[in-house]
Amino acid sequence: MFRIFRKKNKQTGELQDVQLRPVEQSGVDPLEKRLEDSRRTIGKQLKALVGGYSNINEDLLEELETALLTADVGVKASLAIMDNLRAAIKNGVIKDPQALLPAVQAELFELIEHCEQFLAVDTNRKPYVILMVGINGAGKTTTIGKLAQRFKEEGLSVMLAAGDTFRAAAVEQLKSWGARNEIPVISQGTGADSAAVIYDAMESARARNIDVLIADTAGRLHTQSNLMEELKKIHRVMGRVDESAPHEVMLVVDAGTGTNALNQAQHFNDAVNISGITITKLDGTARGGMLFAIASELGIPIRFIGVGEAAKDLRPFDAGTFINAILPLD
Ligand SMILES: Nc1nc2c(ncn2[C@@H]2O[C@H](COP(=O)(O)OP(=O)(O)OP(=O)(O)O)[C@@H](O)[C@H]2O)c(=O)[nH]1
Ligand SMILES: [Mg+2]
Repeated sequence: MFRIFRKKNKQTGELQDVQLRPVEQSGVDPLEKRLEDSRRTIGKQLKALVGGYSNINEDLLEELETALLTADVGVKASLAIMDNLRAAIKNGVIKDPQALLPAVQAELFELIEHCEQFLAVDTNRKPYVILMVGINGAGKTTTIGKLAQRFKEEGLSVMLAAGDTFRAAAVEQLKSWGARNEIPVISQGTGADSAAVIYDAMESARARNIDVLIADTAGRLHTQSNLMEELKKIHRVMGRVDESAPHEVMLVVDAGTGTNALNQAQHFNDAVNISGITITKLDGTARGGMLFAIASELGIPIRFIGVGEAAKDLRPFDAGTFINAILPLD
């Protein structure tokens, strides 16, 4: 069965029905189940809010704005949404509280629509190199494991570079994901130069005609300038093996950090030009609204969302499915 959601017509501003693409895999929980906590803070709260008013007044609009802000939608996005809603109310397009919900849904969808850009591996680049970056514990290594499995299932050959030489356990963690999927992992001892490990891995992947090389890096705080310099060095060294590499610089952010992720993203982007974002741990947090803030303030493609610890829990970001999971109309 197709679910329907509302989208704003670009010319007229009127809401129109859009059929949701059936991208959900079989055998996995529907997204709404994994995003339950965020759905409670956004969907259920907004529904209760508009249900408590019989007509639209300033109190309702103020409460709505506060609800968006507390749901981590971010200041910029919340204000933009409220401006558009007020204009639609003034023009008579929105007449009663019940009409607000589909309008908010359409506004939120518009914020994230352009960030739905699936990661497409260019197999003319051998290897296609993905550099993973992010703060400590964001989910980089786990995401690499899940991604590697996904690529392998798609028939691509994959290699991993253990560029986190900071923690002894990091190499082991990557190797166990590698072993599970029969994927080679290039590593050196703890304390080795991360850029050197990744350089070696690129040469090795090239010699073995590997399709995709994913390079792990140590978690670092975006405020630690020496560590951000190290990241720039890794980026430069990659360019020495293949001047077009890395082909994807993927920032991994933990949804639980809420709008703080914006700050992280800006610093990482300044250092190494982020080309894609993966938002992890959207399960078990009520701060899923941060995805709207990320999308509206950064405009960088959101490649995947992590909604659990298993490989299948890394899902390509689909804006329509996401909006319906967080703010369903039925
Ligand atoms: N529930 C849930 N847990 C996740 C998700 N992604 C990662 N995790 C967990 O988050 C924890 C940290 O993940 P890692 O992949 O080790 O994070 P990291 O960014 O590599 O961490 P450092 O290497 O220390 O910087 C692990 O326990 C993962 O299982 C997700 O989408 N959902
Ligand atoms: Mg790691």
